[in-house]
Amino acid sequence: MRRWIVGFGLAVAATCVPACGTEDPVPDVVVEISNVQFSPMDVTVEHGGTVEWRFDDGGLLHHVESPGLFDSGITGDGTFRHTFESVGVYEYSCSVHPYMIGVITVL
Ligand SMILES: [Cu+2]
Repeated sequence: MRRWIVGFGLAVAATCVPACGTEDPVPDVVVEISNVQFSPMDVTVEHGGTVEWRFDDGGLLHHVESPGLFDSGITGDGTFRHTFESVGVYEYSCSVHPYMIGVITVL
C-alpha cells in the first residue's frame, strides 16, 4: 500500500514536469482571440471544465465578458481563464467590438 502511494506520487510529479507551476490546472479548451474574433467561437466543455482565452491579436484590445459570470477586463495580451461549474449555455462578447461573440456550452 505504501509503495503504491509513493509510486502514485512519483507518477503525478512526473506528469507535472515541466508544465506545473503558476498555470494550474491545464485548460480543457483554448479560445484564440485574433483577427477580431474568438476562434473557435462555439466550444463545449464538461461541467468543471476550464476555458482559456488567449489574447493574441497584435496588441489590439479585446474583452471577454459575460455579465455577472466572468470578465477578463479589457486587455491586449496574456490569457484569461474561467472554470464552468454549472451546466448551461453561456454567451459572451467583447465590449470593444460588440460583434465579437462566443458561446460556451457546458454539459
Ligand atoms: Cu474585441
